[in-house]
Amino acid sequence: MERALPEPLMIKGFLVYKGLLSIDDQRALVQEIRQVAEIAPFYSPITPGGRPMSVRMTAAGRLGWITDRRGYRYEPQHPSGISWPPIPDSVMKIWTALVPNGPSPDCCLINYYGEQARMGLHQDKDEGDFSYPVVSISLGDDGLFRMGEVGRTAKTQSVWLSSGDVVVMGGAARLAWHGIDRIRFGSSSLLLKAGRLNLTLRVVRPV
Ligand SMILES: O=C(O)CCC(=O)C(=O)O
Repeated sequence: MERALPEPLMIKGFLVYKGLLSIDDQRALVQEIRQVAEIAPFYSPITPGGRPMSVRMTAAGRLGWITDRRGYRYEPQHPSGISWPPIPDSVMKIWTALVPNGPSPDCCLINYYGEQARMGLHQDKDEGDFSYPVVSISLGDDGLFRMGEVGRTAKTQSVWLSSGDVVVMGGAARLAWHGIDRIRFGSSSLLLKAGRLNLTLRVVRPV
């Protein structure tokens, strides 16, 4: 991430940086995420309606996004009661390169997609401030990313996100609907086991 930013693809206001991260960057990120997960293990969240989500989750930072019977929210602790580990330096460098004038993110949500996992269309709107983009980093297997608009019924467009791609959701895309329809399980050899990791960096409450 030491080089100048390339021109992103612009799809419905989403900035898609294909191949932004080198293979060495990706390996370093995976190593740091492994260390986060040793302290704050991946767990299977359930929705407020009691349905298990297909992704497994953990987080780093001052706050982590969680969901359980009590609702969707940010919490300073992992469900086990421990504080979330700090956001790794290699992740912070990507944020600073893409959001140079922003505050530090409060949360790095980490999703792991196994073979059948997906993420339905949703908006990221549990934050207290929407002035800053959400930055999304893809590692491991390809994922089919669907992008909409702020209105739920707008036409959507999709792009395959590969390991090392980074998406910036700011401006009109900040509150746009988006999701992952499916992954191409086994398409990457980056992770020890197949699957996809996605990190999203979020400013929850600038301090
Ligand atoms: O996995 C992705 O690329 C998207 C993740 C996402 O939308 C989220 O965590 O809110």
